[in-house]
Amino acid sequence: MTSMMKFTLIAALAATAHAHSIFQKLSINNVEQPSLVGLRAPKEPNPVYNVNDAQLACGIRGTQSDKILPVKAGDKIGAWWGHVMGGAQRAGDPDHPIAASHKGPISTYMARVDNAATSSTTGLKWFKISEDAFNPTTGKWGVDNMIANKGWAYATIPTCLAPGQYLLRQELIALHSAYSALGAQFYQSCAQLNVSGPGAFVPPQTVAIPGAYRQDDPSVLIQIWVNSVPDNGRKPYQAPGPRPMVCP
Ligand SMILES: [Cu+2]
Repeated sequence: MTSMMKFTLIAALAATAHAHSIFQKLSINNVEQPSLVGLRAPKEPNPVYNVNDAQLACGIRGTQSDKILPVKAGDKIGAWWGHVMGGAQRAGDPDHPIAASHKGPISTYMARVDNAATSSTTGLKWFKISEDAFNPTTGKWGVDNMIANKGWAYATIPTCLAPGQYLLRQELIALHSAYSALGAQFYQSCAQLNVSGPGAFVPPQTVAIPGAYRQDDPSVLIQIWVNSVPDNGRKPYQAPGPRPMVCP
């Protein structure tokens, strides 16, 4: 093997090891917004590993938009994931929108804030609005569905929700190495939204983020590889945290 071949091989392995993803763009009722507008997002595609890290709320601190996007209760919000900022790292990037190895659930949370553009992420009261975890019948994870949707994962603003400003947090958990301590990878960004609508519902059940997860939760510390297939042995899998809120 020539030294150039060796270098190429090592570079390829390194790229695989760091094949991560960034939630970096929004859509509202399928209308795409410009990259990073209305978002707080990491600049690099790196995850949070520690469930007690303050950056579990909105991802590793990177960019923060000065825009708050107006939406209506009932709107369909799209989150777009890409391997690196901008999308694919190169033409034909097999790790875009994320490496297929990164199996796991995608969950969307919201929290009421006074000012979505400036609010701290500390001490917020989060509630889950949707989740796409795992289908034991098909063996498909939320991440598989996002890849099939070309990087898009969706959530609907609950129709009953009281108007006001909110952060919307979408979280992707990659479980391919979750069999060892601190092996699960948490990816997330937060959208800055001003929700209008006729609703008045304030979800009574909320959680702190960080705080909602434990490092040894059975959905965080888990061996999903059974007989070399990352399908959890087709056993049911419940995403960590609360179940999604339901309108009364
Ligand atoms: Cu990764």
